[in-house]
Amino acid sequence: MSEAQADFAKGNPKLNELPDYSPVVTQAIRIIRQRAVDDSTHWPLGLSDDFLLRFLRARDFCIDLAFKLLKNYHRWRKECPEITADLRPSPLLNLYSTGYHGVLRSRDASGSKVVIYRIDKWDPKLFGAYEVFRVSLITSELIVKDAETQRNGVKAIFDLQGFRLAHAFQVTPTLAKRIAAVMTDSFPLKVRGIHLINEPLYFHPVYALIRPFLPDKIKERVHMHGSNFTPTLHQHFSENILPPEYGGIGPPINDLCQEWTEYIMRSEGYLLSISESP
Ligand code: VIV
Repeated sequence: MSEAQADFAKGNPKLNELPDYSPVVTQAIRIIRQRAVDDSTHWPLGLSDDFLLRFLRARDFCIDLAFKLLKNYHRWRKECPEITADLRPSPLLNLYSTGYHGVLRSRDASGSKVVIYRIDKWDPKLFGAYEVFRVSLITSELIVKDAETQRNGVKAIFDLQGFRLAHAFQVTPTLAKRIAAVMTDSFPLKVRGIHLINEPLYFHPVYALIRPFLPDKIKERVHMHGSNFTPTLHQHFSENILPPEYGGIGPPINDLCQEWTEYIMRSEGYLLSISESP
């Protein structure tokens, strides 16, 4: 067996460092595309090099696992049309304009993209859980286009200040399964950390719904920081990149939310192109 074949069988994180058009990468893309063509699944988003490469990188070039992820991603999209059918951001503009969601300008020390959500800004009377979920999916679809993010994954900070029973009731068992699926094996992003801050006591039963569906590897990456979050949060994120609201010296959270909203709105054409075709 050649070295490349052994890497494709087991996966090898070193291959993630290779540039897009190196021969081993091109070879892996050819193999996974052939598998997809031979499979009876319909591939509504096509099988371009760029598209297939994100699945390969998410699984360190293990072709079996990357192909499984590719299939799961399509199945998940099919099963959750409430979330995936319409990825245009404009219907969610009133949620974005509250400052619910932003993305840090700088990556963390390990190169991960860092996204922030403020649950306090989500009024469950105005937006349902599936719409709020869609905000995360839209951001994920945009950040996963970047090769550095394909290599180094994403970390999410959830500020649960203001998390109320009305929010808790939104997390049904079905939703919990969908949250776990997209974080585990249905989206081509490596989840490198989930950081919960200001979580109230009754957040724990909500997490208890999601937790059984998470593999150990992801469970170990979930961190609860409580309300005195600064010391432990800073063990994971440098104060240089965090907003002042989170004890950092980076740009204010509202600026980040506004910037990201503008970027999302500029990406509307792309987001429509990857929405479910009628
Ligand atoms: O969407 O990599 C009050 C991550 C997440 C994603 C997606 C991808 C991803 C890490 C999630 C995390 C968030 C699409 C690709 C699952 C959307 C969650 C939407 C719900 C309705 C928000 C409220 C949820 C709770 C707190 C969530 C706690 C955990 C995520 C453990």
